[in-house]
Amino acid sequence: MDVRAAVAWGAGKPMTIETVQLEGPRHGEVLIEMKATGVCHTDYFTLSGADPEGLFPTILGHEGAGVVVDVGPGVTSLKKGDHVIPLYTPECRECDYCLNPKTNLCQAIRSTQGQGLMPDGTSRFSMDGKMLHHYMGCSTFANYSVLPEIALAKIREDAPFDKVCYIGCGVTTGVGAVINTAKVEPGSNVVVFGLGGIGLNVIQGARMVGANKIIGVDLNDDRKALGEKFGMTDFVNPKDIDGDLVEALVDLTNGGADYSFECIGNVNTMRQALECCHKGWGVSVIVGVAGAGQEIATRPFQLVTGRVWKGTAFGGARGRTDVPQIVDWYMDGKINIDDLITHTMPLDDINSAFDLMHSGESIRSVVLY
Ligand code: NAD
Ligand code: DAO
Ligand code: ZN
Ligand code: ZN
Repeated sequence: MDVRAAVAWGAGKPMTIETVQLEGPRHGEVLIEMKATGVCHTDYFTLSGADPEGLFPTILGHEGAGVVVDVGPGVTSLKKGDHVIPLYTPECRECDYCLNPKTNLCQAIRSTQGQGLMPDGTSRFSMDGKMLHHYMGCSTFANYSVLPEIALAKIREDAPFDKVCYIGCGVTTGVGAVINTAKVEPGSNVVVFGLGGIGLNVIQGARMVGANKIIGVDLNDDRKALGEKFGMTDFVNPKDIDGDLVEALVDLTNGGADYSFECIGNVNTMRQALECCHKGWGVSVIVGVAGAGQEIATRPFQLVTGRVWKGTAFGGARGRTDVPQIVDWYMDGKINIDDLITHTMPLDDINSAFDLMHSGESIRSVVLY
């Protein structure tokens, strides 16, 4: 079938809106009509060329929501009409990783997904006979897409697509980093570096679990008011600190953070996030994705003296199980998504979402199909 998609042709080039061809679902696959998609920093990261795994030409996007319109042979858990959220971290419930409670990194389709292909090693997308890559197994910047059944979370039908699409990445990553990865306890002091689409969700996760101080660090003063709305108790702009930022954060937390989260993707702030943690028990979680070839550093004594450095992908969430629950939290008013979706646009204007991201004007832009 013909579908409309934003095609990314190469690193640093704007996407163009094209009519492309999409093959129907094969065994274990599902065709979905996309209703909305968020535009995440990671889409830009790949488009910019900084992503070591970036492949072109491709259809980007990994934060969608839509409706099942067809299922391939062997699909048992989904049917036409079901409402779904695509999962860039699938959940097969059978592989060694899914069977191990310590991780959410299902490996069932990892190798083909990393090559921009469906599990059988081919692509469903093409344009004028030339193959286009899938992206993160999702390719939500198209009004229809084909995904493996294990990479779709079935959600309730009264949830608005234009809001819950954000649960496909940003909300789950931020809230999940707090709940699943760090397991922040009530009364903890928390420091969050970067108050964008991910960091603000870390803040609301920390508020949900009853953290004490929730300190936000950002170079953009405009993020202070929004951070406070989501539960931030203190705001620090590194530009306003005379001396050392780490020392200032240790002072603010009476000896160091119980938990810190790096939500920028900058290896220098990753170091600061670790080093502002409390001696003996502080845990720092890397959420931000750094550019190709970059490395983190600290003095090993930071770890010898009890600080822990860890990372998280998709907030440690098992998508088919946890995403419907997060949709319920939104529908029950336990989490706020509406105030984070600052801009909406048609697919034709999708490149402007990256401009809004870079100017610091938007938190999340959502494309409505
Ligand atoms: P964003 O651009 O919306 O937010 C980044 C924020 O960091 C902005 O508010 C910016 O002002 C601030 N900032 C930039 N440099 C800073 C500095 N030196 N000091 C303090 N603040 C600074 O990005 P986002 O969508 O929130 O994504 C954040 C990171 O998370 C990205 O690297 C993204 O790729 C990554 N990410 C990771 C996962 C995962 O599963 N681990 C999932 C989604 C996104
Ligand atoms: O190697 O098993 C694996 C999975 C790697 C992909 C995890 C992606 C998480 C971070 C990327 C940012 C998501 C938008
Ligand atoms: Zn699995
Ligand atoms: Zn994302």
